[in-house]
Amino acid sequence: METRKFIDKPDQSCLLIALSVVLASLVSFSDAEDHYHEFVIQAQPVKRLCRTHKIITVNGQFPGPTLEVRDGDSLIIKTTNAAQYNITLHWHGVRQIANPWADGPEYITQCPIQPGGTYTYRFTIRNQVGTLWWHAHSQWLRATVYGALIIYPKVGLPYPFLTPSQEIPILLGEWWDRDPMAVLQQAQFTGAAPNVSNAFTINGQPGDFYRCSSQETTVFSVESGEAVLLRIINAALNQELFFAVANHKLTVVGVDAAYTKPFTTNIIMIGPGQTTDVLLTADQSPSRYYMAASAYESAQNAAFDNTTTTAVLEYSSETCSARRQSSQVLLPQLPAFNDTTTATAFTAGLRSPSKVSIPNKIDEYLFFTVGLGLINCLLPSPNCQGPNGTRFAASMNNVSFVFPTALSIMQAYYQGVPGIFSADFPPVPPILFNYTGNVNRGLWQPVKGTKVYKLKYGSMVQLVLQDTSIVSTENHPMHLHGYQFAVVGMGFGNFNAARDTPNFNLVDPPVRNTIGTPAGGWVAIRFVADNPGVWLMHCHIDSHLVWGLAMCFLVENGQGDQQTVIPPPSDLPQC
Ligand SMILES: [Cu+2]
Repeated sequence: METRKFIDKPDQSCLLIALSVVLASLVSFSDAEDHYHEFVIQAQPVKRLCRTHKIITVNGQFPGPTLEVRDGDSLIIKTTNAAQYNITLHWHGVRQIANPWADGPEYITQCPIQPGGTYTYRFTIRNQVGTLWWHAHSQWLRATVYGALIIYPKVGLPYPFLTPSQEIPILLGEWWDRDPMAVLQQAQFTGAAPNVSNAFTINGQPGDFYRCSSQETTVFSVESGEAVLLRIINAALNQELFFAVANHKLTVVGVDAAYTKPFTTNIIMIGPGQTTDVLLTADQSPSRYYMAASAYESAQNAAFDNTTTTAVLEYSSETCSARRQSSQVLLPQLPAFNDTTTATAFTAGLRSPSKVSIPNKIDEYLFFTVGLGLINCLLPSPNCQGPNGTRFAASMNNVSFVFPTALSIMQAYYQGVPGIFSADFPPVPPILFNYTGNVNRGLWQPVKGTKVYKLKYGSMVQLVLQDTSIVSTENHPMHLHGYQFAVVGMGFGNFNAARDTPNFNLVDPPVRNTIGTPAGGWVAIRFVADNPGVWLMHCHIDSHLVWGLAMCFLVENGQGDQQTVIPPPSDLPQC
């Protein structure tokens, strides 16, 4: 992948400068562009770790194409499935106001695009700026089907920070020396945890610390003294990651396509689904420095990929001499895999740049437990190779989510088809217990179901996500489709409304689409239900997602335009 400079469109914008003083919003609107893309889902042989695998890609590229747009622009992406699997694409973090048909999670808002089929995703970016991404939302195909989605401000609007001279997307990924779909199939057969990955990657490359990889290590060239914006995306399937650049401080200026108060740190922790924009100034002696990522693994006794991926930040004056001499490259010190203190300090340090409009008259107080579980087996079976002859599961409020297969939930709701889902997802756990204590084994087995929670249009929602110690406590990066929410509080242990609510940050909390529920703790978010449709909320660790760590909100229509779900496009795939 190349590094990218700004889009420049100077001629047209110069013409419009005079007008823009008077008609700023109209000018921005008239300047909006339509971006047409053709995405062909196809298998492509790719060699990593000395071996070639036929992986599923978009247009044969790995990582997939970077999409660059401005706020207000529209994307029209004709997707053709030339691979052997059903697939859908999700535009992670795009709000898709009243347009769930373009969101993409299979069997939630659409049926998958079948082999040989096509579907055109059409959507407009409204009032969002920063780094998002896109990925497959079927089975485990997003292991290799992903790319960056960069949203620049409207013409004439600067960044609220030092203008970088270079912008670099950093896609952190995870590589199996096997077909990831076979890894998933094996886990689904045995009921045991899936095999962990063999490498992490930066822009598709594992880097110098893996076999047969150092020739292709990603290298980013910088000029001495320049400021670079790193748009970091955790596209890994199952692993939260620490990331650092040797000798360089990172100033966080945005997360999940929302600006943040500048926050300087040596280390970031980024969960699957999250993005973090950081400014880096090339103010060190001209040399070569590693950027590196390794696991943050909060679950106890869990297997994980304990390797380190690297790319090289190379001062341009070093380019020739350093490569020839293969001089020493400085490696950053990354935290221990279980360093929850560092992970928490980073996440809790994020703030919005100024006061955020946050719901304070709450209509819906929701409390969802999130965590793992075990399904008991009556007899020993090859399908029950989880702990003590069980199958792994995961749940929210004890409901282990089951994806429909006959029709998507959104279509079933829109067309009034019964029997696909039920609207009885519980607002609180069916049984109250000491969530983070020593949980009785009788409470470890969840109930399977396809349940949604209905919200009236415009209702003010507070949702507390509470981790449990069932099987193990663990940080779960929870992603809500169709929304950005304010993260008003977090803590360890059990949430206590009387004690914890007064400490909520209702002034400048960060606004995100994915937030980690602290291991053995809770996180509180607030949002206004101002986007009608069916919206999946799930753990972005895909091994947990397939075990059922998900639910859906069904937000009813309000009155009029942008409050009513638009009719489905005529090419919406059939199940
Ligand atoms: Cu999880």
